[in-house]
Amino acid sequence: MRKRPGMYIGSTGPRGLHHLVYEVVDNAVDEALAGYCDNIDVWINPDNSVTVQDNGRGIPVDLHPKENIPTVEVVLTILHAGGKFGGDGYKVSGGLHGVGVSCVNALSKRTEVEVCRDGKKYFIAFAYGRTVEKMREIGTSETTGTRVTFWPDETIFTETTVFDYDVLSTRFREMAFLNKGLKITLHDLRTENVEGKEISTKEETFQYMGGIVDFVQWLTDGKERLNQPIYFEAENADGAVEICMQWTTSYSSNSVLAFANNINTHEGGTHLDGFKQAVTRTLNEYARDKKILKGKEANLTGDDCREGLAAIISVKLHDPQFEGQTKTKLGNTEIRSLVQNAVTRGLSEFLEENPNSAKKIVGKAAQALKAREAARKARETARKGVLESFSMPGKLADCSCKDPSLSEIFIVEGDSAGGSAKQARDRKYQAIMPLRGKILNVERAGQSRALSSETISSLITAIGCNIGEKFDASKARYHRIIIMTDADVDGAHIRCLLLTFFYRYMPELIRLGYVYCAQPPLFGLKKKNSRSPKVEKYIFDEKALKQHMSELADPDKYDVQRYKGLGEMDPEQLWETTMEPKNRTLIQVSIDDAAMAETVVTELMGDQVEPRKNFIQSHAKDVRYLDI
Ligand code: 28G
Repeated sequence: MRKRPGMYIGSTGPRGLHHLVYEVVDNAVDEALAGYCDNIDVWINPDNSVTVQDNGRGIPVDLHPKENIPTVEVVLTILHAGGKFGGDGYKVSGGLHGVGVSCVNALSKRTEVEVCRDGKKYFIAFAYGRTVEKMREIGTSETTGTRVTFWPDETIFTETTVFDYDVLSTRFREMAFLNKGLKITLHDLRTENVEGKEISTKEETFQYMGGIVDFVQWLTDGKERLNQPIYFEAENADGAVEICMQWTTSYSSNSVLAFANNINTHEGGTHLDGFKQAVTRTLNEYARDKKILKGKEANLTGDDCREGLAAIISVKLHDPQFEGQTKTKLGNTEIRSLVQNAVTRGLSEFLEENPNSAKKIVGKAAQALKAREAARKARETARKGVLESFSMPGKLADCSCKDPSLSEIFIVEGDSAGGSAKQARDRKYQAIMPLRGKILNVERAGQSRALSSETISSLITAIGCNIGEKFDASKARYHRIIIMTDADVDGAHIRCLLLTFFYRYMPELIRLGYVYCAQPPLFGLKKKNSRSPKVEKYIFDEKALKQHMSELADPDKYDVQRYKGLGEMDPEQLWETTMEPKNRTLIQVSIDDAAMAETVVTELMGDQVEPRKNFIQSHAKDVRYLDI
């Protein structure tokens, strides 16, 4: 495991690092699923170790019959000792990478385990996966449970060993939603020094008595809802399924989340396919039956039916098969019909019993269909359909390379910066797409209006992978899509709108890691009175400027130029600082960044006033961080 860690935890980057925590917490959740635990605490310690504690039965400490050492030592030191297919109920662990705590142990410089069982407290410790302190009794205990602390090995996790609070809290919130009643508390014991003041520790508790119904309500928070959450479940020998769905007036359709054994199946799979087919079929049948769709009128498409839909599909399987590029696509074929039948029955029952909601839901889909047809007609009457067109938009300065994995596109705000970028670029592999002014806020526009925006349709054409049901990531013409905006408030706004666009229409590209933000410098330092115009140093933010000036022997000998926009840099400077691969810093956009941008856009620019008010009130205190 230490030789090929990537094989076991996917990567040794931040994702792999956080995976260690999930691996340990998954074991505690399994103890909860087995019915013996309802409370889990997680601490991020000041020294970047993590402690997880549950109130389950405690890992057995008796001598393991085969190995002749305590069972707890077996669980921590032998691969797959967890019993992946226990046959007893569904398990979270053994899911995504499914290697168990022995892998966490192998990749940590130290691991300590405390077990409370049978009135006693036991302790055992490991280093780099090997037992360094044999199990011993260290006291008595009135409760039962397991407590694990591990210190990630920085020679394995060379990129970083610093845990991200938001990444962990997102996962634990999801876990708590998916396991009704389970209480998970995340404590961050690290302190942060902000301008001389110690910012105290963070703590959040996640517990949802409504389970996935609460999850859906959380997803639709701040949006105008069309119906009460629809909830149903089903179970057979193949597995169990739980579904909740709610439509809103929003135009987004990426709030449909599918899970298998508590693992977010980002790439979808059989359970999601079954769900989509059943929703489309049921809404069409209802619309025909009630004469909302008549005679030879076209059927509602899947995209029409899912516009504004928020849904959770949670399946539990004894032996989940994970496939796909990131092993987050469910492959079990038997689960498709279980989901399909459950949705068909649950949804049609709801529509029959709630004619008012049904009217709104089907009306919304019919409206999406109309808008889509109108947009199509408009495109057909125009000389060339934009999206179907083979020719690239006129504004695009394309690169000559045709291999997407080597090609990049810079999306640049404004014609003047676009001009500099065009001169600066390496045309072999760098394409430039200038945008004029602000892009449309797709949050407030329907798909047809979004597509009739020239900026947006040009972007879709240039990127090449289409959207909605025709979306195909393998058709992306560039594997680096780089948002390059000014380092000011307007630039941040445009970046927010672009991220919202990608999140809404091409979330898969973000997940594949194709979307980036460029980092243009904010300051340039030049020697005073020097005849050469050469910038000696580029600096990217105010804090770094302060730091740098304080370290200079003679700061008065320098002039600081503040760049107000990309347009102020000459092409050579733009190339050197922001576009040239060997110097530049690109920030890879994660789906969480994009979701955050979407939330901000929803709350600040959607059509409901209340969330906007709440957002401003709750952020007023740290308003200097509010960069929109
Ligand atoms: C706090 C950090 C993460 C855990 C348990 C409880 C049992 C257990 C864990 O057993 C070995 C193999 C199959 C039975 C099971 C306790 C049965 C009876 C357990 C955790 C023995 C593993 N009593 N709690 N493992 N099995 N919590 N939390 O890891 O045969 S792991």
